[in-house]
Amino acid sequence: MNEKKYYVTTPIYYASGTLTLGHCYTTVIADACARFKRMQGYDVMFLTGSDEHGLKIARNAEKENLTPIEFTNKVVLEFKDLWKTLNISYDKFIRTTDEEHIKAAQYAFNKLYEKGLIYKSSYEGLYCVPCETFFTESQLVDGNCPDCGRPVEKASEESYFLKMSAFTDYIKDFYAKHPNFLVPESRKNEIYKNFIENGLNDLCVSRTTFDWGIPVPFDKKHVMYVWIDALINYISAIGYPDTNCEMFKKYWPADVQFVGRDISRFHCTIWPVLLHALDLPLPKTIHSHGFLTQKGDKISKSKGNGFNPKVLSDRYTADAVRYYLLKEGPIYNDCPYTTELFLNTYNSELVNGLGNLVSRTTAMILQNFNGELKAPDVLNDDDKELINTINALRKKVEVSMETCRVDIALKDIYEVIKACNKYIDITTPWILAKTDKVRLATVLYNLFEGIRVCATLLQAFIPDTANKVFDKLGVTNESLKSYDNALYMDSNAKVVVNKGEALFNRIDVKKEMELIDGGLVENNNEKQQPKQEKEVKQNVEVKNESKPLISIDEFDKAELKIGLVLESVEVEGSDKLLKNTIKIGDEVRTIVSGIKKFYKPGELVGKKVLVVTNLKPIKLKGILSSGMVLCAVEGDSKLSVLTLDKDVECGSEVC
Ligand code: ME8
Repeated sequence: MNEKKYYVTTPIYYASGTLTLGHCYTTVIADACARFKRMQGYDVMFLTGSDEHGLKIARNAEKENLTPIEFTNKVVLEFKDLWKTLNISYDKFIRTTDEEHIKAAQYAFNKLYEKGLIYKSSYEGLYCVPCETFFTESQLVDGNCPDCGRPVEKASEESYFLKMSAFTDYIKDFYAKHPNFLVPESRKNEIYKNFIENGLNDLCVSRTTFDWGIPVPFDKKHVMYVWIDALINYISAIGYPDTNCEMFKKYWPADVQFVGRDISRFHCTIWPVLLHALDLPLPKTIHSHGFLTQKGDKISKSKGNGFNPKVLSDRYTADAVRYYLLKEGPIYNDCPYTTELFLNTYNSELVNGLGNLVSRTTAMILQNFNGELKAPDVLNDDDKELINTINALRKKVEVSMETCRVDIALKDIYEVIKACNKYIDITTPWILAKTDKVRLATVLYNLFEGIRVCATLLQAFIPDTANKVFDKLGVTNESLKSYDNALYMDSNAKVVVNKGEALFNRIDVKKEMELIDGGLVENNNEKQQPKQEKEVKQNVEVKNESKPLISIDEFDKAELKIGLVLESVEVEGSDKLLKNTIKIGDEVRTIVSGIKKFYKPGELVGKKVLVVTNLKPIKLKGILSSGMVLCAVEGDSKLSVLTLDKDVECGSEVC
């Protein structure tokens, strides 16, 4: 077996309507990992696809006067179009309506039945149609679906059940032996506590009240529960049930399966049981990422904030979207998205950071040496420092990518871009152009190499941009773009750079925000944006004058909750701020507070504090802060973080 194989999957997306920017996160992160592994010489299989059965899809089709398959055919074209726009390099797109998939799902269902693991009984429960999930009364939140908040329907019918309960010991043992199966640790603990610790429940795996699904092979009145149908895609795509075929033997078990946190429990309870029951090994890791949110809510069509991501990619390029999602988006926690955050990142990092570095360097090589890169002369300490920074990059990125931390990898690359820009400020090449051409040639050579190494690694994240950078650098030799050569080389003299067009054009953030938030982006309710990054005097400013009276409704707009401080650390370069990691119910947030004068890092850890949770997020010293910790203040000299005199569950409302 090829040791250098990498099988990575996204979930298959519900073909019930248009995808949102939130959906794109899962696909873009999987794409970056797939591209990176290909660069490292792995034989990669990157799978995505569409989940096309179930009542919701049948109902949506009906609304459009289409048959379900006509409806999903249309939606799938939109999916593929979006993935093309975003440069998603999937190797296979599976549809659960593919004949091969249907056969595989039926084979698996039958096998479980023959093994005595599926039995007939009757089911009475509460069913959420959009989520295709049954819930018990106690799982509901205010009588509604705990996942999407919508009403549930009573459903009672003859059904087949999968004996999940028989696998409780197996799954407990598996989790104990495979501590890294589900990443991150916090999600694993949550899933284990809520769904595994007290034993698995048998699962209803067939329906009779609608027929848009895969028929149960031995009882055609029933269709398979969509989650069983859907999960099988990961193996049917590579040839299951023919476990001896080349694809299956090569790629299974999957190396990384990306899922959003809402569907982790399906992938971490039902999926392992299914595989084990089918005598197959389990995937190596499941990465469960957080949500991209707006105003604290998951970006989603049903919440009315799921605008079409193509608006952003058409206007600012696919790479701008990819860069933002990968660097600033979820990995494990939820991350707020606003147009302003997106546009500011675009201007500061892509236009000013990378774009400027490349255009300044190539322009100086063109002006001073007719575009030809000259060999470096003697290296001084500044040069050596830059070269060390460049040479350390590949290893850093490799380490981050081993655990799919695309965000850290991009931060590391951006640090080298910053180091190159700083090197320009220190070495002042515009003065050298008048005084010392030999030294100038060395400086420009080093910059060229810094850019080339960054561009090589950026191929995994923003591939179009990386190619444009290579064009501008005049790098045509494929080996100079290879992972192996993502290190400083001293043999590239004579390469001829090109002027080319600017990589990214600076934008007027205010004007663009007006355009985007003013309606160019459908359903984007984010009309008023948070203030620009600034140092806030949070909690230390005492206002003497009384504020005007407000009504209870106005006060009610503030959402206050109890948070548990998990971590409280210094913010680099600030003498006022502490960066707190706070757990609020199921969610973990970063909140930056101006309390460093009054609290040592770590001092608040373990304390339950009062948090304003619906403040618009703002960036403080480059850190996105989502909320505010409430404090009592006495002049400039005393500040006390408000805590509780009785223990109350974190996440509880404050009213
Ligand atoms: O769940 N932020 O499909 P789906 C981050 N068909 N991720 C988000 C998101 C957001 N705002 N909104 C959605 C399904 N996602 C099933 C999967 S797999 C066998 C079956 C993520 O189209 C979501 O968490 O509702 C999930 O991982 C993926 O998009 C597909 O969601």
